[in-house]
Amino acid sequence: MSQLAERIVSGDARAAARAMRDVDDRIPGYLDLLKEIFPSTGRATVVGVTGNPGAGKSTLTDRLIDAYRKQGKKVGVICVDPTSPYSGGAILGDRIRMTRHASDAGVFIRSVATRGHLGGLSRSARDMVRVLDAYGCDVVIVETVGVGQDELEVTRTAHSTLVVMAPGLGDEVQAIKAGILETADVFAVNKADRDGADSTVRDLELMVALGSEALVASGKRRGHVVHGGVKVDVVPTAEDAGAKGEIWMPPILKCVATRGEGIQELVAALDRHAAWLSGTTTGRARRHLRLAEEVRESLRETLIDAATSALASELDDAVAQVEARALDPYTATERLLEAFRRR
Ligand SMILES: Nc1nc2c(ncn2[C@@H]2O[C@H](COP(=O)(O)OP(=O)(O)OP(=O)(O)O)[C@@H](O)[C@H]2O)c(=O)[nH]1
Ligand SMILES: [Mg+2]
Repeated sequence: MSQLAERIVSGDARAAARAMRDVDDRIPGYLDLLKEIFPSTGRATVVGVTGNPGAGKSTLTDRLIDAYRKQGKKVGVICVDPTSPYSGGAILGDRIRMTRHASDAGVFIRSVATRGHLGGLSRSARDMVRVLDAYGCDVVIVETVGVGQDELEVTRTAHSTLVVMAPGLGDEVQAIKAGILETADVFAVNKADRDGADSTVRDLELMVALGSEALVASGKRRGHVVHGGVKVDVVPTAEDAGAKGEIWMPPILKCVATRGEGIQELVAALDRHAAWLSGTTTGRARRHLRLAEEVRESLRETLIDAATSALASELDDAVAQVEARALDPYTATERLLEAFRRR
């Protein structure tokens, strides 16, 4: 193992910071480092925190850090997409909202810039989570704005996704991406000190109920393992939410992040979800699916890189021919693939 990898695994914060930078910037050699630390990963619980801009994700994350620290856990935080047009300048805001943890050696906070990496944000985030995992974080929180496809991908990095909503942000339930609703494992209706929180909760309850009926109906098609005979209530009550055997119904919890209210309940719901993930066939299948996706995605990227650089001139020729209508794109692809195979 390289010295840097050894230092990370032994819990050296400066080594972890340096590795996070190298990984984010994709400094040559970063893949070797990731390879070295991989055997030391897989222990951390990864919690995604997502939701509309301004919903209170950072304030809530700050409270979650607190709660996990009280449990004696080492916490890593990755704030993604600070350059988003929706949350411009949030990097500073995030730092300010979490500065009280800056001097705590058990907390590691890092922002990730979005620079249109090949493989996207999700890969950078996943690689950085791995560094924090190897470094010994028990929990890694990934905060990302729930707008846009890239951000949606990031939620796939997490084991459990907490979707933060807030009343008074307009048609919040409708505004949030349908995809985000599907990835939600726990809902936090934040800013419950404001009017409208209860109606946001009711909207979500209805949506979750409709969603789970659709889920049961189309379970197999969407790749979920759904066992027969599972009763799904029309509107889940607080006691109904959570694990129902193989099915997980996202609980909806109110909180006031600024005052630290409702945080214990959120942490408890996230813990129950973690138990469901490791204790059910569906939960374990989900983990398997994530890793399979990662390997496939990585293979796809590597193949595209290899093929486009190996076939640079053939590729240009093919494009010119297609442009001249001397060749169709389908045949061009087949020929390029053949040429690549012959290499
Ligand atoms: N009234 C009230 N305000 C809150 C609550 N939680 C957060 N806020 C305020 O809402 C604003 C946005 O909070 P942030 O935590 O920055 O929200 P965010 O979702 O991280 O925002 P972006 O990262 O920019 O998308 C801040 O002014 C917070 O003080 C709450 O529970 N009640
Ligand atoms: Mg934020």
